[in-house]
This record gives sequence, C-alpha cells and structure tokens, in this order.
Amino acid sequence: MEDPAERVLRRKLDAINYRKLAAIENVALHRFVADYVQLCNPDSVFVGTDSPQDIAYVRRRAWESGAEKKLATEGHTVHFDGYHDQARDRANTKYLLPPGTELGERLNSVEKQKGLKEVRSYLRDSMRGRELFVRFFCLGPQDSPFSIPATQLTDSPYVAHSNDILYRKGYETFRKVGDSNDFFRFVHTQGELKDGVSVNVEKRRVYIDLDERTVYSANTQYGGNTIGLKKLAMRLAINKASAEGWLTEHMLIVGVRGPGDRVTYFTGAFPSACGKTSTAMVPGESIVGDDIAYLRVIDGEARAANVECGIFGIIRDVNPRDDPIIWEALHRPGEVIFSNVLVSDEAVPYWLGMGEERTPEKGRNYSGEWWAGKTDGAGKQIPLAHRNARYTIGLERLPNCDPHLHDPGGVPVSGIIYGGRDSDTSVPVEQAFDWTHGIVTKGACLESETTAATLGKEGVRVANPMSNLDFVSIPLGRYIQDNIAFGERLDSAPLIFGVNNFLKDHQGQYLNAMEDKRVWLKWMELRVHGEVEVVERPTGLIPRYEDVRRLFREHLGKDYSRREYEQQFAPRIPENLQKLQRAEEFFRSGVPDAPEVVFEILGAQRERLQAAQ
Ligand code: SPV
Ligand code: MN
Repeated sequence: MEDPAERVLRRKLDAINYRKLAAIENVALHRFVADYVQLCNPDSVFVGTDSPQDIAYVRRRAWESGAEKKLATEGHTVHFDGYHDQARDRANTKYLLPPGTELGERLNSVEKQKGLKEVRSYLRDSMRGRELFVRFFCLGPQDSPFSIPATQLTDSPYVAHSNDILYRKGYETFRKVGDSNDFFRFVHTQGELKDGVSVNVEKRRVYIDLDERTVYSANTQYGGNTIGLKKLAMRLAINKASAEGWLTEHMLIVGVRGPGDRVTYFTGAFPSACGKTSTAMVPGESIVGDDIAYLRVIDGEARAANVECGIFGIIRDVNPRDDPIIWEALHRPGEVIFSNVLVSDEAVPYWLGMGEERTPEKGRNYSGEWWAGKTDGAGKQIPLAHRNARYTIGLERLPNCDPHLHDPGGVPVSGIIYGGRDSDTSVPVEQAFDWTHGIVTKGACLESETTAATLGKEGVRVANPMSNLDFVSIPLGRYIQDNIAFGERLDSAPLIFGVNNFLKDHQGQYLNAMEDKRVWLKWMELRVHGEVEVVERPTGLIPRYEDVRRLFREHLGKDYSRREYEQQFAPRIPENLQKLQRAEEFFRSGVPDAPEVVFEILGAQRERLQAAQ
C-alpha cells in the first residue's frame, strides 16, 4: 500500500514538483515535507533543485510577490520587515524539551508537546493562498567532512531567495546522501501579512527541536528569526558538534598576508554588531567567512570552514572610508538584497552612517511611508533606516573572497581572536599565555556592551562566552569544556588573542580608529610565526611599542606615538580585577557545570593582577 505521505505529496504537488522531490529517495524527507504541506495547506508547492532555472524562479517570485522590490541598480532589491520585527527575538526563541530532559536554567525552553501544539497551531493553514517553497542546501562546503544537508520549507520568497545567496546548493547533496535521517529541517511561515509584513508579532515564535533536528519559525520575517540555515541551524549544529567532537562557532574566518605573501588563517568571534564583518573584510586580506564557522580536527590540525557562502551584514556605518570593499560591491549591479534601509522615490537605498551629506527627506522604510521628523506611536523619532538594517550578498561577488572558500578540507587555523565592545578594560590586542588560558580568559570571559542586533536596551555590559551565548544549545559548562578539549586534541593549538576596538578615553572618545584593526591582525600574524617579541602582563602578552609603530607606518602610513601606545596598552588593573569578579560570579551562579579549570585559571589571573597592583 502507498505510504500516506506519498498520497499527500501526490495530491498537493503538481507532476513536475512531485518528480523533483521523488528523485531524492529519502523516506524521512518525504514524510517531513508531507506533514507540513498538509498542515500549512499552501495553494501550491515549489520544489527547488540546484538548477539555475529553479534559482532564477525563486528570485523572480520574490519581486513578483512584492516580498522584494526592485531598486534602481540592476540586481538590487529591497525587503522590509515589520516595525516591531527588526532583530532576533531572544525571549520567544525556545527549545522544545521532552519531559525528563534538562538543558539548564540558562536555556529558554517550553515543554515539547505544549510548544509543538502551539507552533503547529500557528502553522495550520498559514499558507492558504500562498506558495510553499521547498529548498535544499548544504551547510559547509559540499562533499566534505564539514557538510550538513539542510532543507527549508517557507512561504516567504524573500527567505527562500536569501538562502540562495547565503548557502551552498544542496539538492544534489540530498540525492547523494539518499535515505538518511541525518539532516536539518526548518519550517517557516510569515503568518498573517498586512502591507507585506507579519502582523502577529506577539505570536512570533522560534521553537527548536534538538532531537528531531527541526526548527519552527512563525509570525516573523527578520532574517535572524527566519533564514533557517543561519542562526536556527547554528543551534542545531552546536548540539550535533558537541556529540560528535567538533565545534560550531560564531566566528569569521580571514586569511592574513604576512611577509613573502604567506597567508595565515584566523577565526574570530565577536558579538553581533562588534565589527565581525569588517574584521573579515580588512583591506588587503581575504575573507573566507564573516559569521559562522565549523571547526574540526583533521590529521591533528585545526581546520575551519565557512558554513555559509554569503554575508547578511549590518549596513549601518558602511561607508567608503571604513568599508571600501563592501561599499563598492553595494553600488555595483548584481544580486544584493537590502533590508530595512530607506528607499528614495528614485529607488535608491540609504542607511545610517553611510557618510552621505544629503539624504532624502522622504521615502519608504521599515515604518512604511517615511518623512524626516516622523514619529512612532510612542512619540519617538523614526530614523531614516533601522540600526540593524542589512544587506545580503554572495561572497564570490567580492574581490577579496578567499580562493579556499569551498575547499572540502576547510582552511588551517593558526590563530583565534575574541573581541567584544569594551570601553574601559581590555587592551587593543593581547595574546593568551596558552590554549586553555585563552579559551577561559579571552573566550569564556568575553563580555560586550549590547547593540541593536537583538531586541532590548543598548549599551549594557553582558557576559557572552565565545560570543556564542545566544546559540549554545547544550549546558554552557560542557560547551566550554568542549572548547578546551578541542585544543588538547591538536598537534599544535592555534594561538589565542583578545582584541578590543572600542576602548574610550575619559571624555568618551574612541582611542583607536576603525582601521587600526589591520595593524593588530598583522601583529598577530607575526606572532603565529614567532617573528615579534612580546611584553608580559598579568592578563597576557602584548606587543612592544617598536613593533606596532613599524606596522602602523608600513600598513597605514601613520605615525604611532609612544603616548598613544601607553594610553591604549595601559594595564588597567582595577578594571581587570572587576572584570574577573564579574566573570567568576557569572560562572559560579549561572554555570553549574563550569569545569574546575575555569576557576583555577581565573584564580591564577587574580594573583598575577594583585601582585602587579
Ligand atoms: C547576528 O546578529 O549575529 C547576525 C545576524 O549575524 S542574525 O541573522 O540576526 O543572527
Ligand atoms: Mn552573527
């Protein structure tokens, strides 16, 4: 007798789309698609293969449906999310927990049957009158130890289109894998729409089922809540990685040029909106990735691959001086999706901090029709664009895209960088004493002043271990232990560095220019190869004045004074002791399974700081 799933698929899919799905011989996949086709009840179902025609179809549907509007430059489109749907929704992102399982208090969860019932009620009939897009992707390079097949079902052509820019094709990957249950699943509905945006934001939900490797997302459009392969997959991947002995990190990957044109690869973790993309895009270097990296031990070596192949970047402050490469790419014809920017009557996009003297007095933005001085219901002035407005572009459109982006073995990692938004404690760059000291004091103790990338108040200092706290889907102590153990399995562990691009003086002025990060990268590159000496401090190893002075001259043509060095690299012992105390409190009170070595390392750091005081 025919499987009930096949019956549903034959009834709801037309012959062409049914055939495309049937060509993937995977029972679990067919049941999954049938379940949600039946529940969501779309008018039609589009199954996308890797063919250029299918990809072009999705792009066309994005503007035919109104989810995106064409801009003046060829290939450019704009998409708007609702006024109250402009960032990741932490409060309504929850893990579906079966009775008897524990993830620790830190993780927001809902009892599985209750949560499923709720989110399925939002999905039920949500796609009536709409088209459902069934898409296949590969997280990480194809045909590689890093690859994870993933499928997304969505009623948003914008989400489907974004996936095509941001992820590697996966229809053929699914065909090759065949009848396997080992793939990630995402189901998304925008829910009820008014003027093209989700209106039921109070019913916005992102529910994560770790056992079924499935994430449900409803009543939202913002990419961080809906583009399944991004932060939704990241939560599934952290869990999978922990079980399998590798790492999923919120990290950029950049190739830094050293003497003789050698290229040394670094990964770097920074909380959202702390310069992760611009560090990956430093002029003269090459970008492998700007947001999510998988790290594996391969033949005793740390190797990293970019999970993605595009950028969903913050557009605020992208200007010709600070981000020349992105600026240029955003002004050239070719595929770019702008989101939540201002669009002028001439169909030209504008954003905050673009360095344009004259911006339009009116246009369309995330609040609908917009004019200078417009206020919202609460009397608050609406800026011309949202602070978390974004652009979506493929990495291969950038001249600085690293040639090893798609290497099945990833790239070798020689250094790992951790940095947050810190106005008064950490120096611009500092090397940890060793792997464990680095993982604990630079990674696990990372904190940052909050930004517009998540809902809530800005400027509050919060702990954000490895800049990954929002996504860690296992007990935090285990995650830290996994990181420590990773280094212990390597023949030679990457060096670990802390950086801080946000130091301020007493008047609140930044002590560094944005471009200075180029010098710190060059210094770290030389450290990897043992070509510069260091000065030892209680918290790590800092550069010598002579070395950075030379690097400032060579790479930025700047005279870097001893006074600047002394101000930037001041030891700030009281501030460091306070930070240590905050960290210890965080681990003692909030991380019941914190490994003992965390406290040992922090204790030793306190002794060094006190001795230096
Ligand atoms: C981040 O906020 O860390 C991002 C964008 O990279 S989001 O997709 O919203 O997560
Ligand atoms: Mn991110």
